[in-house]
Amino acid sequence: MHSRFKKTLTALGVSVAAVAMSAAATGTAAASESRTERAATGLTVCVDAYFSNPSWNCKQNMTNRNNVYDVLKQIAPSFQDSISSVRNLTGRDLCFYEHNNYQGLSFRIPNGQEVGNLAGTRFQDAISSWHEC
Ligand SMILES: [Ca+2]
Repeated sequence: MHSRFKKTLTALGVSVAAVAMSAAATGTAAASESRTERAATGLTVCVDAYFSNPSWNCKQNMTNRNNVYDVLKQIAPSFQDSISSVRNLTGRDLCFYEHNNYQGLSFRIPNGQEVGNLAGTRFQDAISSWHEC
């Protein structure tokens, strides 16, 4: 991770975790299953932390939503100012903004990483747009 970016994330209180671990670092059956599950590409956003209750709480593995200028119009009204967890498996780094049309403060989630819980950061229940960055 770029050092300047890491400093920015720390200042904003956002903790970004790697989604997948290398085969050399894991090796158990459980880890293999988890790695397989997370191999799906796309962006997942959820209105609760830690991707809980995905069937009604999340928009999962979206492959055509890398650039969203208005969450209310392009995802769903209930996701506007409500997102609490984000997983980026799009193949691109994504930058998330507090306002529509890529305005206000932002933070980056590199491809292959996630934020399980935005609580305690200023982006909790605040994200309104994002794009490739
Ligand atoms: Ca907002």
